[in-house]
Amino acid sequence: MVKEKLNQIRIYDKDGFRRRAACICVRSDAESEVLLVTSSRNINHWIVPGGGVDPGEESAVTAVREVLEEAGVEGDLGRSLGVFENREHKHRTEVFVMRVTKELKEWEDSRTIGRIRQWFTIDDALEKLAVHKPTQQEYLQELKHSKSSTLSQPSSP
Ligand code: U71
Ligand code: MG
Repeated sequence: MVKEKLNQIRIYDKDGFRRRAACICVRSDAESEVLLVTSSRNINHWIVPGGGVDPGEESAVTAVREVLEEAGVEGDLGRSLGVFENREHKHRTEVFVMRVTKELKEWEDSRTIGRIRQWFTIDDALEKLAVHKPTQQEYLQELKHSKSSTLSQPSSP
């Protein structure tokens, strides 16, 4: 099944990179499991849910909207992991962490294109993304890095 994108308006940054936003959805505060969804083009490929920023939209709003459309989840939006560049496809994606609180049984992309979601350990997710989305592996590397640096900070008095 192919995703219909005829009416979609793409937004570009000053360098001509298409603007995207995505969420690393985590299952608990431990951030040890993350949610991936199947590709819109190939059900055997796994990706991080995300998509293009709409005109006038804040990237955090895009991220929340896209994970609801693509993965059927809602939750508490946390920190930004930064903006990640895909030079080959010329887009830049701001990636947020979302702690999932609700998993819908059915959602837009499950109904329209049969998209599937699944929880993975970070190491398993890294392995899945290595096949077709190596740039998305960087999101998970930063998740691990930013978590360990948060934990190593001294607690306030
Ligand atoms: C596809 C393109 C595409 C992108 C699309 C990618 O939302 P989506 O799942 O249809 O994501 O397909 P994917 O990741 O599911 O396999 O990649 P592909 O390699 O299959 O052509 O991404 P990329 O190639 O630019 O990285 O972008 P466009 O430019 O073809 O629309 O859609 P995206 O960026 O997520 O946008 P949205 O808003 O439709 O979710
Ligand atoms: Mg998308």
